[in-house]
Amino acid sequence: MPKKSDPFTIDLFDDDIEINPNRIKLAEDAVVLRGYASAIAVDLIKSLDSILAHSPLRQMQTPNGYPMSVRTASCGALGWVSDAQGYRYERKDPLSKQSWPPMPQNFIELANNAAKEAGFNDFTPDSCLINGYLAGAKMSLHQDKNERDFSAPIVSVSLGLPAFFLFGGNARSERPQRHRLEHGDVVVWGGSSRMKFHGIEPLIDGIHQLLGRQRINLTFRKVI
Ligand code: MD6
Ligand code: FE
Repeated sequence: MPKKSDPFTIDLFDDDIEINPNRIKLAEDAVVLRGYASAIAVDLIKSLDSILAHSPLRQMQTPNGYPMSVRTASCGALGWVSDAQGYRYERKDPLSKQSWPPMPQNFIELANNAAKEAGFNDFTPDSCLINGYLAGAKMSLHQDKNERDFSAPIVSVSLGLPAFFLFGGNARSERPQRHRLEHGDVVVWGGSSRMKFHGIEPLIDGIHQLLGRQRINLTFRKVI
């Protein structure tokens, strides 16, 4: 039965309306948490520096043999790899020939808390993909489908320069929404949105006070 609405009070718990401006609902089970990571960004970047000292960002090749415009690395038990053999997750970094650096505690806690904030309890990521964008780098519309466990959400953290994020539908042909993601913004999606097409427009050059002329994106997944 529809709720009777009293015109003199705002129903703060009406979940059809987003009243909190720091929370942008993209679709069912997909939300942008604006500035969610801002307060801990300096710590995240410190952790990131030690990860990248062992497993640096590098340009991977697509299965078709083209270099990706984004540079990637990973931390956690599994790392995302792309080469002539295809897209997949590997336990070892093909560059260092060692295990990927472990996922730092501040990364794990951020991913777990953000997932909870978005309604996904007990998210324990086993992989964090690190994408580095310089001016012009982009990510074409794609689905994240190399993970075995689609029941877990994905948590995506933006650091450094802002970028325009494209959030589409379940078919590539659906016209995507376009949202500007800023330093500290976190996107969480899962459930019915887990297979949505999404991408990043070519990065516009600029200078960020913590990261300089780049954008870094961390995406946390549960692969197995
Ligand atoms: C990026 N992100 O923001 C690219 N995938 O640089 C992604 O491809 C992505 O943000 C799955 C879930 C969230 C994401
Ligand atoms: Fe993705």
